[in-house]
Amino acid sequence: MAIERTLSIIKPDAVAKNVIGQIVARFEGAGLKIAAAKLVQLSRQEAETFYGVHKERGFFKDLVDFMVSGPVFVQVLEGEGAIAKNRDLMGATDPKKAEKGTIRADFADSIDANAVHGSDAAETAAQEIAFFFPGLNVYSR
Ligand code: RTP
Ligand code: MG
Repeated sequence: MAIERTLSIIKPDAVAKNVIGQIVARFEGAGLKIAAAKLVQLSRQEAETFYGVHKERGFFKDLVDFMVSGPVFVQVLEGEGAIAKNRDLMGATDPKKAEKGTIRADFADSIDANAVHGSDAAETAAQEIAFFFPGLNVYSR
């Protein structure tokens, strides 16, 4: 399988719980490498743009309110099949439905406060990485 890059966000609920390190350890334990990382407070406009694909959905305002409720930890993760691997580690969107041992099963409280975001395809990964890390040069290590 090819080496890929994906965008991960540790959302405000997990940052507030002080479990950034525990979540990053899941990624590292699965063989993903951190290619870029930063802690940022999103503006409303940034959150609305990032989740723009959902702007017609009923949950959009709640989603944006939540994403600006505190800082988020944004990472580019790199590795074999990184996009699917990250989604597997995250678990289902609704933590009640997430498989045991996944990040959302272990750290998320609700479908809104669900601990992590991960890119869902190669095209969105490229867009999301460019959104948070424009001009990023990632070097193999
Ligand atoms: P994400 O984009 O954050 O990685 O989550 P996802 O792919 O698993 O889920 P997606 O369908 O892209 O939805 C984005 C976020 O919107 C919230 N959501 N709420 N109340 C609802 O029915 C509902 N559905 C989605 C979740 O916080 C989800 O992570
Ligand atoms: Mg999504």
